[in-house]
Amino acid sequence: MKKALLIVLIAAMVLTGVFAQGTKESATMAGEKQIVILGKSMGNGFFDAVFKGSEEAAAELGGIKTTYMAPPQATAEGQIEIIESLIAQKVSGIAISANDADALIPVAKKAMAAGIKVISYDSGINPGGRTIDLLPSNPELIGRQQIQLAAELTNYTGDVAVLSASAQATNQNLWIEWMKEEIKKPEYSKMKLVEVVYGDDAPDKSYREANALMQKYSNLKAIICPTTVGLLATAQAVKDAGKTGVVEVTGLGLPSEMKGYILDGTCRQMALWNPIDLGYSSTYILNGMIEGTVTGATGEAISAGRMGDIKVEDNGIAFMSTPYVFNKDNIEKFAAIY
Ligand code: RAM
Repeated sequence: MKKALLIVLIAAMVLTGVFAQGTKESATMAGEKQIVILGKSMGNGFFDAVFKGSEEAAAELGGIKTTYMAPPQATAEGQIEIIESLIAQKVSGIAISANDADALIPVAKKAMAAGIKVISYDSGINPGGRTIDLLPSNPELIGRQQIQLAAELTNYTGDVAVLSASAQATNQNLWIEWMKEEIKKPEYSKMKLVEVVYGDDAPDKSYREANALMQKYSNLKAIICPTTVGLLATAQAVKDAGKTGVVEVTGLGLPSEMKGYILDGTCRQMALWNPIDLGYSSTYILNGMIEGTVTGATGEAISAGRMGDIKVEDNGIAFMSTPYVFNKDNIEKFAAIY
């Protein structure tokens, strides 16, 4: 009797659409956009801040699940492996900070062929491997400013070295090209760029490379680190070596990580942009691409929430703001944010 009643009840529920409602709900869940923010490597505070911005945008837009992923080391191989797994999972969109501008093209193409929207941000993939490449700022501006910051600290004299991220990093390599251009100007004639070394965005390797530079160049006046990981490790190495004020340290740094070194004079000035904004904008762009409202065509203005309109330039490149300079007068304020 009870069993028969249950069958009747179920039949009634099906007829009245109770189960149909259930299906609709799960369809909405399944329709949720899956966005992945891919970083260069794990344990990098810069990408943690980028992801914060992505979460903020996802909450504003609704219907998005955003996830942060990165390989253990800053290698293209590690990123390729992750992208392959994301293709299998059929995610909706991936924003990639590339460990190599060309090596990621084939797998990114495969993802796009599978219907996944792909952009690069921070460190670009070359055209063909993404729709839009969202740069934090103009690379020329960033590169030239790095030399200017070092020159101000060293009184325009002496040997300077660059301690970068990985040797294949698209963003750092572009900035270093502009540093080499800038230092050719007559005002830097007493400065010499002696070497570019790579810490691979690994704290221990960066620390060792910074020490090696100090030992190798007796007239070393500054180390420029256009990487948040490299800058933090170099400041530590210079301080540990008792060279604060002898070897100046500058570059691109996270205020929250560098505050102590800015205040104690190891790194008297450095620059950066807001990584939270970068993740926020990347998420808005991917969302628009998934919805079909953003194409990445030259001249397109992408509306990105509180960031306003982001304009797409030639080759799918879009820029954000200009880098901001931090010193002891403003570091406290920004250290509390990122
Ligand atoms: C490191 C990464 C990142 C770069 C910043 C400045 O965190 O290399 O790509 O943009 O530094």
